[in-house]
Amino acid sequence: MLFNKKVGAPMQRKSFVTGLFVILAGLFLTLWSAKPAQAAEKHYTIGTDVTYAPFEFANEKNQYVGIDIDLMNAIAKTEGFTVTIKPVGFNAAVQALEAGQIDGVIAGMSITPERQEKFLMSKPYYNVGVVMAVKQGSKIKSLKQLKGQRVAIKTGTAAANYALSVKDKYGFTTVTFDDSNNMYQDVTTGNSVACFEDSPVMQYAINTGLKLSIVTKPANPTGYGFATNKKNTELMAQFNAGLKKLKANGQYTKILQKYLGTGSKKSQAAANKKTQETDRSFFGLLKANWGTLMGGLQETLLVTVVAIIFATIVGILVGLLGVLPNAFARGISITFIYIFRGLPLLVLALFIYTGVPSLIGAKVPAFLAGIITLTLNEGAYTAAFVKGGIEAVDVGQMEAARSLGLPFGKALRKVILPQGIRIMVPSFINQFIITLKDTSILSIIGILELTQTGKIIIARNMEGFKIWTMVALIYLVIITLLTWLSKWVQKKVQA
Ligand code: ASN
Repeated sequence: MLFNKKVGAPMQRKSFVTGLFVILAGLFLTLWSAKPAQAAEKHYTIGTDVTYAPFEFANEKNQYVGIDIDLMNAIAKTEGFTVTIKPVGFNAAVQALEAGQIDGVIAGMSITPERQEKFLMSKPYYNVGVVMAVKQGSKIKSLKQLKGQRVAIKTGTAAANYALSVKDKYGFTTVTFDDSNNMYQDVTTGNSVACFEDSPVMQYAINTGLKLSIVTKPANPTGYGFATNKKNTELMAQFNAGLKKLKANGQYTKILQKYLGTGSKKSQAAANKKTQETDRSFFGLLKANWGTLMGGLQETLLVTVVAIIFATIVGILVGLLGVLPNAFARGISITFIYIFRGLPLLVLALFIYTGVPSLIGAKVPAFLAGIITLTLNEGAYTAAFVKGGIEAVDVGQMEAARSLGLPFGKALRKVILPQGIRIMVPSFINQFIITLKDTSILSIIGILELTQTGKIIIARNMEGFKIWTMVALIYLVIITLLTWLSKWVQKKVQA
C-alpha cells in the first residue's frame, strides 16, 4: 500500500516539475531576448558614480546625463567607439576597474599620484578643490570647530582622503557613505555636523536646493580625469585625442555651459529643474517613474528566475551528496554548505565580481557574477534542507526498502525521496521568496535591478519616502504572487 502510492506519485510530479521548468526557461529566454543586442564596433563599459551632479546624474526620464556622460559620449563619437555607462557608485566603479571588470571610469575623479600609480589617467578636463559644507544656519564655520564632532565622508574619494589627513589635527571622527546624497542627508538631518566634497559638486547641489552651506575655501586642488587600467593605452589615447578635439571645436565649452549655465545660482536651478518631475505627488512620481521601475523589476525577476533554477539544481545535487553512504561525498556536501551558507551574501557578491576576476585575469559580467553568487548561497541553503528532509524520513523506511531487495539508489529514489520532498516543499517556497529579496543586494555590483533603480531615482529627486514606498510595494506584490503560485504548487505536489 505504502509502496504503491509512493511509486506512482513521482511520475506526476516529474511531469509537473518538467512543465514548471519549461515555463521558467521560456520566461528567461523571453526576458533575455528583450535585452538590446551588442553593437559590432569597438565597445567599452565605463563605470560612473550613482549621482554626482553636474557630472553624472539621472534626468527625469532616468537617463544618465551630465558633463562626464556628455563628454564620454561625444569623445566616443569622434573616436569611433561605443560605450555603455554603468552607474555603480564611485568606489564600486574604481574597484571594478581595478579588477578589470570594466574598461574605464569617468566619475568626477580627481587625478592623484596614488591613482596614477594604479591606473592610466587622462589629461585633466575640469579643475576642482575640496570644500567643507555644514547645515544652513550651523554655528560651525571652520575646521577648528570640528573638535569632538562627527563628519560625513564618501568612501574612497579624494575629499575623504583630505578629511582623513586633517582628522587628527582637528580632532573629529568620521562616518563613511557610499554616495554623495546619503552623505549630504547625514548633515541635513544633523547626525554629522559637516561633510567634505568637491567644490563644483557641492555648489551645484546647494544651488539646486540642498540646505547646506560651504564654509571653507577650496583646498587640495586637483583636475578631474578619465581612468583606465594600465594596459588600456588605446582607449586612453582615444580619450585624450577626443578631448583635445572637443576643446578645439567648442563642444567642450558647450557641454559645460549646458550643465553649469552661466555659473549663477539661478541658471543652475533652472538647468536642474528641467531634470525633475513636475508633479511631485505620489501618483505623479509613480507615473513619471513607472517605466524605469518596471525595467528594474524586469531585471529583478530575470535574476530571480535564473538564480532559482540554478540554485535548486545545485542544492538538490549537493543535498543528495550529503546523504550518500560515502564519506567523501558527504564531506563535499558539508563543506559546500558550511562555506556558502556561512558567507554573507554581500561579501560573496563582491568576492566574485571584484575578487575573482583579478585572480583569473578575465571579466565576470555583473549578471553572471550575480547568478553565481545567488546560486552558491541559495544553493547551500537548499542543500541543507534537502539533506535534512531526506534525513528526516524514518531510517526504518530505508531498512524496509533494502530488506525488500531494492538497491540503495532505487530505495532512495522510490521510497525516501517522495516522502522527503513533501517535507521539503515549504522550505523550497521559502527559499524562492528569499532569493527574490536577496537580489536587492546585487545592486552593489551594479545590476540595475529594482533596488538600484530606486536608489538612482532618489539620488535625483530626493523623494526617498515616496520612492522607497513604491519599491517596497512592488516587492510585496511580487512576493504575494510568488507565494500564491507556490501554495498552488504545494497543493499539487502534496495532493
Ligand atoms: N570626486 C571624487 C574623487 O575624485 C569622486 C566622486 O565622488 N565621484 O575621489
